[in-house]
Amino acid sequence: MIAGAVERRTWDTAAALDAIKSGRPVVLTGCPLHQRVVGRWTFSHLARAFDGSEKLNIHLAPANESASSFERVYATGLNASQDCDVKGTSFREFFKDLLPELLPPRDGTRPPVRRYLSAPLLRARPASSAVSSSGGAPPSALRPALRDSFQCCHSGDIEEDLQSLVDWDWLEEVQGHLFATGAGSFNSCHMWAGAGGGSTPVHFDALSNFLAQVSGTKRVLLFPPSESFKLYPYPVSHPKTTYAMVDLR
Ligand SMILES: O=C(O)CCC(=O)C(=O)O
Repeated sequence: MIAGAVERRTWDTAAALDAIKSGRPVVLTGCPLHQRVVGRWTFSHLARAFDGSEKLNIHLAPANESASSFERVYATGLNASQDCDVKGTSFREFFKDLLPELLPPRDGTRPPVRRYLSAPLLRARPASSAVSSSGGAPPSALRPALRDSFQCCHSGDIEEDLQSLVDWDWLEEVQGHLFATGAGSFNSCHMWAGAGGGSTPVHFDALSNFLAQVSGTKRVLLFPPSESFKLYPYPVSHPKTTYAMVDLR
């Protein structure tokens, strides 16, 4: 089933543009989208930049003693018997609680519970989400600049960072190319963070995505939609409906 590596292109080449225009998965090297937050968005910077009153979702999962990996869970109560849960907390508290995972283990023992943050950063303002739900692109004269069509989910300096450091012009240009493939508008931006070793279970996203890696590395396995049923998706009415029963570990 595994066909090979996703193509890897320098962001400003004709080959990169060709992959985007045809809707193929592509790794863009040097992509300007998030370059200005790389090196700046450290845990301590983010602990200052979020205003401290926000409630962010932290996924808790038991550490796997035999390996440095753990699988995050994603719904309150679903795995209560395995000591997994979702807790709402500020970025500052998350960082404090994460320190034992970031520091070298004392006496060789790892913290029993691992943490993974899943936080919305930006969402489309209502007028532009109405545009995206209709599926097509409105005439450009009627469209607000992409940056203005989003609102930040948090107050504090994080909003200023997102406004000024994300390359909105690049994103807007790419969105134009994607419209031509029938894709909808970008409508949200989410942050994931942890101390490493976490994995997200096999799932599908209903919308096209950019995954911008700010720090560390991530391995992503993609399956074509045509293979979905071979991954044993949960039934439509199940709480895990966008996830697969297959366990790739
Ligand atoms: O970074 C992760 O582990 C989650 C990413 C994810 O779920 C996604 O991009 O759809």
